[in-house]
Amino acid sequence: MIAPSLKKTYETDGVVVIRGFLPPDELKRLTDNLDRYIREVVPGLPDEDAFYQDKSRPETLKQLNRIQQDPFFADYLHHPLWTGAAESLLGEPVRVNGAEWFNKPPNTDHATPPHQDNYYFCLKPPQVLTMWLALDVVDEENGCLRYVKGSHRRGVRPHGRTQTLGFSQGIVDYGEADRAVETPVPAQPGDVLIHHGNTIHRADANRSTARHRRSFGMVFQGVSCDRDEVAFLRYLESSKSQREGFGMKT
Ligand SMILES: O=C(O)CCC(=O)C(=O)O
Repeated sequence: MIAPSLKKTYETDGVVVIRGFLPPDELKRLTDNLDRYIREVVPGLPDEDAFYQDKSRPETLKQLNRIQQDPFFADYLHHPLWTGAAESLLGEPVRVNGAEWFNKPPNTDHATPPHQDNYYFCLKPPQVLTMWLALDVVDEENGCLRYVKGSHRRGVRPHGRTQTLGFSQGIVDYGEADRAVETPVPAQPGDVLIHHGNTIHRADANRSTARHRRSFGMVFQGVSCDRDEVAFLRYLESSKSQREGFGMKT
């Protein structure tokens, strides 16, 4: 399902890109349903499932969590193209954790702090990956993802509270040495970026004046993973108190 060279890249770098992962008809089916969800479902969602830069301006919608509450997406979680790629890279059967949508709307100052996803998920062993599908043309101007390749082989760095809604935890000692070795990854709609749960990544704010930077993501974990429930509860508490700090109902 996945070429051995891509699997090797994933193992070495902790990130791999599959260009044109979704063919145009599949991409259209996905974006049509995301548009429908945003139009018809999002206005009635509780605060924790739809984050805005400014809730009084719907065009600043920047993150959707738990999209699988919609029947189309509940079904989409098991799409064989996605699960096949995840199983092939993890080398074992997988469970899917859920689906999310991210945007950096133009004219918003919303950077993604440097982090490792498994600091949030708390899975042992860290047999977990995120598949992040570009829905727009994504480049350095509108805030493409930036990776520290190979960082998944060097353990989990200390994280602390951030001021970024949706990304409550960031690496506290991320510095110049890290920035110097970042790899920005531009993408076209339909390309997927797949990163290991311990791979450090971040993104700048969208500096363009008119272009959105939308993506659709799914997280897959190998069946061999167990969650560290104590660490996970700590993370949930921290993220809840962050939302309360933003004045959101939780
Ligand atoms: O879209 C973004 O800026 C961040 C996404 C991300 O960090 C992730 O999917 O792990």
